[in-house]
This record gives sequence, C-alpha cells and structure tokens, in this order.
Amino acid sequence: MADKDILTGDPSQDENFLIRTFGDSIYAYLAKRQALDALHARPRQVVFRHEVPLRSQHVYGTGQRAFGLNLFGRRLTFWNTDAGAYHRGWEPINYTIPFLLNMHDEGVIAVFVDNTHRGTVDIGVANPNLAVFEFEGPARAVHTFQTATLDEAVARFCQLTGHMPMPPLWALGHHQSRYSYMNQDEVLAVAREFQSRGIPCDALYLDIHYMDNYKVFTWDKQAFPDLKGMIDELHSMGMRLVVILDPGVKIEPGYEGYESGLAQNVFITYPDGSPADGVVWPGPTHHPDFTRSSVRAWWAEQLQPLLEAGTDGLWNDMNEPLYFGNNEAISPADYLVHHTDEGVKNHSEMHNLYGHYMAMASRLAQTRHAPQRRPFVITRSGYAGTQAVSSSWTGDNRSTWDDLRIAIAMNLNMALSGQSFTGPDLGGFANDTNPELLVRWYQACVLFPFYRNHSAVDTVRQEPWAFGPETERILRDTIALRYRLLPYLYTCFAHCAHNGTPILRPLSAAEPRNPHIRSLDDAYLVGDKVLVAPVLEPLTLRRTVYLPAGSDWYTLDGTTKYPGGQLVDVAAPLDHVPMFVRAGTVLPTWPAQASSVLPAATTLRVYPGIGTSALYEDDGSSMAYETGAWRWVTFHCEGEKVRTEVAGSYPGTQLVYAAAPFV
Ligand code: MIG
Repeated sequence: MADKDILTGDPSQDENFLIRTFGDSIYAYLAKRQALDALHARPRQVVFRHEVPLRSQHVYGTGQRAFGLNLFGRRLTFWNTDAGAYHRGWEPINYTIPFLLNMHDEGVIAVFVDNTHRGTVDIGVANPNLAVFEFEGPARAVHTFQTATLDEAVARFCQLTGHMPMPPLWALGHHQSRYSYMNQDEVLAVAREFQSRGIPCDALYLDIHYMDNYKVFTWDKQAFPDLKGMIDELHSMGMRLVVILDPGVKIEPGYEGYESGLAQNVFITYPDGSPADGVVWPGPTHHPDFTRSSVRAWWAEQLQPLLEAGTDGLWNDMNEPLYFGNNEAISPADYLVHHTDEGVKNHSEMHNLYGHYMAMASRLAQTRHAPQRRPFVITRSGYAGTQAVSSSWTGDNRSTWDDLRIAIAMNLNMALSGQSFTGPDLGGFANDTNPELLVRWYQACVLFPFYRNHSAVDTVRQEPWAFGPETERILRDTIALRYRLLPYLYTCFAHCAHNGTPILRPLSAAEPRNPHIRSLDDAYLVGDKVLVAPVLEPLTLRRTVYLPAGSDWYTLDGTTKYPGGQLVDVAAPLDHVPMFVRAGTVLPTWPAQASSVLPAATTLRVYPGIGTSALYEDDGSSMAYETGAWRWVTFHCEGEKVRTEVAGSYPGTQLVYAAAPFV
C-alpha cells in the first residue's frame, strides 16, 4: 500500500478506494460486514413524532446546515455525517442539533427535542403551519419555551444543555493549518514566515501526517524527531500547537493504543461482544466507546506523551463517526453496541453523541495534564450541549464564492443552536482558492469566534503570503483589525459563557418585530454592538447593507453616522470590510500585536449616543476567573458622556479613552 494512495485517494470519488488502498485483505472485512448486516440489520421505522405549530415562516437553528439562514420549507436530517467537500444543499453534514427557533411577530418559539436517534424535521414542507420532528427512537425529553428575543431563547437552551467555558485568549487569535505540514522543519519555517512578515498568528496545526502511520497518540519520529523542542520554539515565538486526533485505533499488535485498548475493552463492539472493525486512514481500526467514562479516562491517559511534549490543543476529526466505504463514507452499523455509563445501547442511539463524548475525552486529557490551564478542544461533530466541552469548525467546505456565502448562515445557525465557538476553514478547504476569495473570506469572518485558515492536501498553498505582497498586505491588515477588536470579541465570549447569549446573531436579532429582514444573511451582528457587512461576491467594490432600526450606526472609523432602519450603499474596495458600530457604544480596542497577549492598556473608543456596553477582562489563560478573578466594566453612554461601573476584583488593563477616529 503506497502512502501516496492515501494522500490522493478520496473515498467519495473512487469505487475501488478500499481495495486499491488497503489491498485484498479488505475483502474479508467487507464480507464480515455483509454477513453481520444480514444477521442484525433491522428495518428502520419512526417511533417518535412531535409537531410544532409554526407562527411564521422564519425558522433557525438545527446545527450545521448547508443552506441560507431561514430553514423554512426544508426537510432536515439529524444524523451526523462526514460530508467531504459539501456544497449548498448537502444534507445532513457533520454536526446536527435538534433545536429549532421560530421567530414571529411577538417573539420566539423554541423547541428542543432531546432525541439522539436518527431523525428528521419537516419545516413547513408537508404543512406550512407545522414543523414535524420524527425519530427512529424515543426522546429523552421535549422542551418548549417562548421568549421575547432570539438571545433569550438561546440563553434558555444553554441553561438546559450547558455553557461554553471561557477558552484561552489565544484560541480567539488567527490560526494557520494545512493538511498537512509534514515535518518539524516545515512547521518552524511557517512560524518564522508569520514572524518575519509581521502577520499575527496564535496557533499552528498538525494534520494526520504527523502521526506514525496514522496511529492516534503517536507521532512520526523521523518527521518530528524533537517534537518538544519544536513546540518550545513555537512557544518562544508566541505560537501554540494544536494536533489532530482521529478516533479509529489501528489494529496492529504491539501498538500500545491498540494493545491497551483491547486489554481494557474500550472499543465499540459487535453484538457478540468482540470489537467492531471499521476502515479509516490507518486501515482496519477499532473505535473507542467514548460514551463510557472509563474509556474517556483511558483516552486521556494515552494522550499524555503528546501533552507532555507541550501540545496546546486537541483537534477531534472523523467523529461523526464514519468508516470508509467502497465509494462513500458510511456510518457504523446501527446494531453495533455501546456499553455506556447508562447501560447497553445500540449505535443508532449513540451515533449523534459520539463526537460530543470524544471531545469530552480530549478535554479531560487536557484538564488532567494541565489543570491550571484552560483547555482548547475543537470537534467536527457534536450534539446539543457540546458547546460546554468543545469549540468546533464547519468541516470540509470548498474554495468557492458560494461556500463563503453560506458560511455566514451556517455559523449563525450554529450560534443559534448554542454552539457559538465555531468558524469555517478560511479560504476554503477543498479546491484551489484564489487571492480575491481568500481576502474576502478573511474579511467576511473577521470577528467570527474561530478564525483558522485551513486547506486540503493537493490544493494550492493559501498561507497569507502565498499570493504576493498586495494580498499579503490586505490580509495582514485584516488580521490586525481582528486583534485590535479582540477585547470586544472576548467580551462577547464572556457574555456567551455566562449567559448563553450567542456571539454571532442575525440582523433580525436587532429588530425582531420586522418580518422583512428575518431571512437576511449577507451581514451579521457580533454581540449587539457591531455589524459586519462583507463582500461575498467576486469583482464587487460596493454593496448595500440594511442597518436595523432602533438606533443610529457609525462606520467603524467613526466618521459617518447613519440612522437605522434603512438600506445604505457603501464602498467596499478590496482592502476594506464595511463594519458599523451602534451609537451609544464604548468599543474597547487593543494595539495591533503579533499574538494575543494581554496589553497594558485598553483604548476605549466612544461612538456617541444612548446605550450600555461592556468590557470583560480576566487573565486569559488560567482557571482563576472561575473563582472571581475577573472584571466587568459597564459603560453607560449619554451623548458623548460616559459613566462607568466596575464589578469584580481582577485589576485588568489600564483604561484609556481616545477621541480620535478608530482607523
Ligand atoms: O478524510 O485529516 O475535516 O479538516 O484536514 C479527511 C485530514 C480527514 C477531514 C477534516 C479536515 C482534515 C482532513 N480530514
């Protein structure tokens, strides 16, 4: 089996993928699966149904969806699925959440059907007045609530399912990844490029080729002879290292992950109790049964060497979960068995929870290893409540303008489903990006919670300098703008962590009684003070943007003020992303810096008007905020005058007011 085959093989495109890649022995695996299917597969049937009367044709939520913001008129599936190079309309994709919001003229109806089985929701297709949930197994509970606003609905959902913990500040910085940086010299060379070019970067990522033959927990000692030394050097440059983890454990006698897993019975099993096989990158593997706390502890223990080398974050991939099939990714069979902490369950009931529990295990590894540091976990798949254990990204998009276009809606719907800490692969994962698309992508997501450039094997390089000095300059400035606004974004994170309110919000959140703006998804709010109106099409140098009624809006530079409740036409040359700040806001800003360290001072920019805004501060790295080491500063604006209130004991940065325009 040539390594090249794995590098270039795409299981979804190649009928003979398994045979070509893993050789004839794969026939035995396929035959076994066929025989077991014949023995155990059962016809699927709906056993649970729940109807929700709809009060309008505006519906949000349900997790990741490759559609526009408003999901009315769609039939959506709840079944976490590997969707390599998905595109608009692909259904379902990696991360589904059975929570739906119906926004109407008097408020919001929110319904959380806590059902982990395979299911669907028909949103006004069969009957325009109903959303109908159907699942192949019973629900654990159904929660319905009515709120005045979207924020309150999401906050209530997080009360039920869990709050995002504060991440380390560096996790909000700009991150750079590629499938794959192949060895430590290449990683350090990339890091030095960022440094010498003055492009802010907080983290680099190692994708699957860092492993020894795709064996999870290991690294290739030839390509990374001194992993610890490499990580130390990254740290000295102010950068962190995140490594990918795949759940499939290679079946290979002598390999510690496999041997200890077998000895401790950690794997998902066939009905006869023997470990279930599935083929992924390493070839035949077993998958840990993360639904059991003892298995999560085993996983955490296996990760000790990687963490001791200094790894800062764990990236959980392939955890829908999936096996490679002959011409597509397939889910493990429904009849596979999980020995969960709550008893024996079929995979059909645990499938949608697999990513959640894997992320939990990886989080445990970090808290065990470094209890004084905030963990950073990222997962491709999850369920309701995964926000409490992990951040996420939106999987394998493509480098196309339409993928950029739907990224806005996809991330808004994730935020409205409780998972605020998410973002797309900037520039696009599959296919070759181009300079204009890359620039617009960085601009469009400038204040997205997760901000990582990532791209697939065999695509053109898309690091910020890859397309020459002009593109590099614009990207450097765009990234620097994010870093200058980090104290505002961090404050939005704190609101989300404390109250469950979403970080990104649709414009309708700012003007909930206006039915005409409820499908708008070409612009978005960050918190409730900043509006981003990116260019999402090629060769476009101006755009119109709707500014919600209820207040005036300043351009970010503070030079122009528009009354809300109107469409405005603004210039958007290639080096500019139109952004607006609500009148009556004190916007906290930092100096541009290479990575996200706490500066000595925070500069406060006043956008005069009437309103209340805030600044949250803590040390950005330790757990001390949980025991009171934080500071909330509240700003009450009246015209140009600002009255501040301070709560909390954390000393924080020095606060300096600046009258001058922002940029
Ligand atoms: O089958 O690890 O979504 O980010 O680069 C592809 C290789 C497996 C899918 C992830 C992507 C990652 C890639 N992985």
